[in-house]
Amino acid sequence: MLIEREGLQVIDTDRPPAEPARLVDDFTPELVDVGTHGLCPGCGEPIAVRAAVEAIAELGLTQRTIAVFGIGCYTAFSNNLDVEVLQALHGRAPSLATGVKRARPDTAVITVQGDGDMVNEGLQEVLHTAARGESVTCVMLNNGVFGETGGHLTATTVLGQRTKNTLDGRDAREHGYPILLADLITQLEGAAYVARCSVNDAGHVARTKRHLTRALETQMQGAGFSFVEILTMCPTGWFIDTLEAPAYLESTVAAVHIPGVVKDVLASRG
Ligand SMILES: Cc1ncc(C[n+]2csc(CCOP(=O)(O)OP(=O)(O)O)c2C)c(N)n1
Ligand code: SF4
Ligand SMILES: [Mg+2]
Repeated sequence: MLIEREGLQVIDTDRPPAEPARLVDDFTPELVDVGTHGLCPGCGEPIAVRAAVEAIAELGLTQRTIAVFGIGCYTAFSNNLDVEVLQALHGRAPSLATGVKRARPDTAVITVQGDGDMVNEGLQEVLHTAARGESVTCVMLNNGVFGETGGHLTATTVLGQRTKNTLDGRDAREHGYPILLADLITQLEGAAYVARCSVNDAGHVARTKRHLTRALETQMQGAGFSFVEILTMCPTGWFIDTLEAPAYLESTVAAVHIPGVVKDVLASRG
C-alpha cells in the first residue's frame, strides 16, 4: 500500500501488505539453490553468474559441471549454486581447473575469477593454461577494480578511471597502461574461443549467455581453451551512483575493453 511521507508516495513498509505476495512464475535457474545474495545493489557479478549457470543447464551439463572459484566478491556464490565448487588460491584457478579436467575428462570445468585475481595475481596461470590448449573454460568478471577489498586499481583499469588509489583517474605515466586480456589470450595457439561481453543491459546479457554457451561447447568438443571476459558494474568500487553504473561501463570501460568475439576456431573450421 502507498502512503504519503515527506510529500512523496512511498510503499508502507511499517506493516504487512494487505494481500500476501503471489508467485506469478518461478524464473529461478535450476542451478541456483539460494536466490538471495549479499552483493551490493547494482553489482554486475550476480547477472554474469546467472548467465553462466543458465548456459550450463541449457547445455545439459548440470550433473557434470565442476567450477573453480577465485577470490573476490563473486566467491560468495559458491554457497548459492548447486554446482561442485573448488576454491583456488588467488589467481591459481586455471591450474586447478587443469588438474580437475585431466583427472575427470568427462566433466565440464569452468573457472570464475575477477580481474584482480586473474590479471594481477595470477596472470601466468591463465596464459599458460591457454597456451597448453587445456579443455577448460575460464571466465573473467572484469570490473577494473579489486572490488572486495575496497575498489583499488587493477591491471585492467582503463586510463582516466577513478579508483580508490587513483582518485584523479588512472594516469599512464604513473600507473602504466591497462592489460587487455582477451586480446592477449587470442594470440596463443591453444586458445580456441575468446570473447568479451558485458552485462550493462538486457541485450548484452543475452549476448553474454551466448558466448558462455559457445565457450562450453568448444570445451566439450575438445577444441581447446575457451575464455569469456565479462565486463561487470561495480558502482561501489567506482564511487559512482548505482543507476549511473551501466552507462559508465558502456562509455568508459567498454570503450577500451571492446566487446565482441575475438576468436572462434570452431566457426573458422566451418
Ligand atoms: C594472497 C592474497 N592477497 C590479497 C587478498 C585480498 N583479496 C581478497 S579479494 C581481493 C580482490 C579481488 O579482486 P577481483 O579479483 O577483481 O574481484 P572483485 O572483488 O572485484 O569481484 C583481494 C586483493 C587475498 N585474499 N589473498
Ligand atoms: S564491491 Fe563491487 S564487485 Fe563487490 S559486490 Fe559491491 S558492486 Fe559488486
Ligand atoms: Mg574486480
